[in-house]
Amino acid sequence: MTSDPLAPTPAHRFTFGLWTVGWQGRDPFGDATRPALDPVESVHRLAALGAYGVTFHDDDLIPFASGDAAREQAVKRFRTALDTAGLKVPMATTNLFTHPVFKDGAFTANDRGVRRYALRKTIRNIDLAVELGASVYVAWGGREGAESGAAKDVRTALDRLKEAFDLLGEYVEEQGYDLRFAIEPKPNEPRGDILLPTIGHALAFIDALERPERVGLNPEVGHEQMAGLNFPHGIAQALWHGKLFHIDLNGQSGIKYDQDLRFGAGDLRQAFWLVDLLESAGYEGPRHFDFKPPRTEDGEGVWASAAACMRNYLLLAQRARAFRSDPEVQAALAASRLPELALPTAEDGLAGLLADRSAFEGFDVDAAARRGMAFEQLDQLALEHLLGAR
Ligand code: XLS
Ligand code: MN
Ligand code: MN
Repeated sequence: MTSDPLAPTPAHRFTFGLWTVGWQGRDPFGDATRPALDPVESVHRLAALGAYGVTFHDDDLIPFASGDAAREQAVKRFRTALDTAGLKVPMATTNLFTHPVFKDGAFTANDRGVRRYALRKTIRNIDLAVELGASVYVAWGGREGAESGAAKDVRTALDRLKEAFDLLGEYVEEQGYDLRFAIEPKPNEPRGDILLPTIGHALAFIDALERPERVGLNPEVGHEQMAGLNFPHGIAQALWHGKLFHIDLNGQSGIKYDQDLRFGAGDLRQAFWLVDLLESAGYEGPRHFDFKPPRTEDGEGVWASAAACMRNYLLLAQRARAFRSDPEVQAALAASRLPELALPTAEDGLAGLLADRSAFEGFDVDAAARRGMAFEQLDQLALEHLLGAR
């Protein structure tokens, strides 16, 4: 056991998708810049870096349209590698976006045959996910969407999306699986507009399902930021609803294409508040990195980038702890009246509120309006902790 507080260990529960380190750098304008990576090698390299687990899409592990023998062989090799390296598989997901059959979506494709095929593909991989020990199944609806108005009847598509999650929930219950679903919102890319574009849309959708308790969220840093939203705020609301089942950590610089930078790159301030929140709110799920080592990197650059995701998380956790335990910060929080926000507004109830003349008739509106909130001093302290100046 190392004593370096910045050395990742399985206790930190860092996990990586096979498709992240395995990304070959193919983009809409250029070919692959790196050779394919054997999942077995990824398992060993990630374990050596201190990761806790690995996650996968069905097709990351078993190439699309493999025969039964090839499928069995791929799973066997993977399982042996996991056992040898001591890595877990806390989550798995389905690729419902690469093959051209999914060009108009999967669970909401206009073509009914495609929808039925997508459900069967998903169910098949759910069986494998459970076999490998996963307790969360991610559903990113990458191609559930449209580029033009009449092409998708959105209300009807939502009926089909609900039908899909209801059927998957029924299957999981019938099998007696201890598995929950985590919907991953994204506003666009690869579709012009994707259904359930943000955390808020997905939360509202979950309420309409037959088994809402079995379905939560897998929000991704960059996806909310692509919509210009504040990711820590979105995560706070997901936690408030008890719906943060999983999380995709990465980096994004503002409203542009899905950058999938390593965690800590992009919006560092939001990354700081995110780690502060996750570490203080009791989130116990994996810290899952869904990033893409830029296509400028060679093989070694890939592992440097993966190691940096974990190191940046630990550095930010260290900075957040320092921030929270600084007596000046505690005084600044009080000056900014954070403890007051935690008080109920009317513990005396509606009748008490209505009877309280000091709440309205006697309330000194001008004095309250004059009081500064001291947020700038508080935020500067945060910045100084983040910069390592305190
Ligand atoms: C793509 C998504 C994808 C999901 C898993 O933008 O982030 O990688 O996490 O299918
Ligand atoms: Mn992304
Ligand atoms: Mn993701």
